[in-house]
Amino acid sequence: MNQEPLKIGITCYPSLGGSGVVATELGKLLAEQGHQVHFIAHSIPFRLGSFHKNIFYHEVEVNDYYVFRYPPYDLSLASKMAQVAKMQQLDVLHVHYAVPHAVCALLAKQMVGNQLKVVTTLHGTDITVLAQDESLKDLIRLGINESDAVTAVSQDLIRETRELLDISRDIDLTYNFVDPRVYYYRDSKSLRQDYASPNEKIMMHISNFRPVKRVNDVVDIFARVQEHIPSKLLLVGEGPDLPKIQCRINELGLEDKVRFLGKQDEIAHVISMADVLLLPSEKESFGLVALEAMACGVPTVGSTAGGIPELVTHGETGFLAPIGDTETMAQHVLEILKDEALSERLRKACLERSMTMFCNKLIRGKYEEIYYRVLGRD
Ligand code: GMT
Repeated sequence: MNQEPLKIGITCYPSLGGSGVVATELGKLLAEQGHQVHFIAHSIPFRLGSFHKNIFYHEVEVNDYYVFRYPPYDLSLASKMAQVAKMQQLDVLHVHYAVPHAVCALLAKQMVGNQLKVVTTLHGTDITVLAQDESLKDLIRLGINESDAVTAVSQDLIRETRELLDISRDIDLTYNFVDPRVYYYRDSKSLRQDYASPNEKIMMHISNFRPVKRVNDVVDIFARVQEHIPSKLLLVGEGPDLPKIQCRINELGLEDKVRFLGKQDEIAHVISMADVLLLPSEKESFGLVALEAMACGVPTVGSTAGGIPELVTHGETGFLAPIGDTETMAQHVLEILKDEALSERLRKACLERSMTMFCNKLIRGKYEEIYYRVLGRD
């Protein structure tokens, strides 16, 4: 880095899926690069890991005075952002999600002064879920339009943001990334034995089991595949649709072939057991889990929703079909599982693509460029 190190505040949902992971991993990379990173959140980000001299955590405490009917988290966050920005002389507040984080950061900027720059990263839910609600549209638009820079994790999310919110400002594309020191193929032979016999293949789905993930389609794909090839389905994660999915699996008489692993932290170890990852989502601005699988050499079969096609190249690092077309998805899974040469070709292409297009250093550099640009130091 030729430029002076920066002081960067990061706010994310510290315990929420992909966006929390990306925000935390980015903070760690920036700290390694010599920047000072201040996480400002309601709890410590779950992937923060061990101590680093350049990483600080500032907890937002919510004021619960009797005059408040609801404790105002957003106002407490904005105040904390302003307080940390003044005390630590932050250059940039990098917030993940427009609502509420960008809006809070804009309030903090008003308290601190224009020298504090706000960079907002859109991960999807702002646009694909919240922007469907007319009562929130103006607020999301404000968060986006007033930020000093806005980034989004796929071209498709940029397109959707422009269309749904009628936004014309520049939005930088910053794909999600993986750290190759963490995400690489782990020898999973002994772990596999606990879930499948040597002649069986393993399909895997990892998500928060929200309706947009279409986990029923995962079960449907598996039901079709296991009729032709001995196999197991491993479901990783938890969420609102899980009970429904359990019923469906029982209805289909597949309970002996499906295992529920719950939430797991060591995702690279877990993914390395899979022959194929299933991601048939209805909406998916990026699909970080498919990238994590790719980095471990595991191809994805999924839908063409959102940003998935920017990540998974059909026929090269996996196969895609229209949302809900579980028959075609199942055929693709069978193609992979039956053809060792194809499987090996996909594996190599996955490793290559994850290391080049979605390499952590490349994307960290993009974010740094954006920070220096908004500060007028480019
Ligand atoms: O997928 C979710 O429900 C969680 C959500 C989140 O906030 O972590 O994921 C969104 O952000 C991830 C990181 O950028 C993306 O990989 C996911 O595709 C995106 N989810 C959706 O668009 C549904």
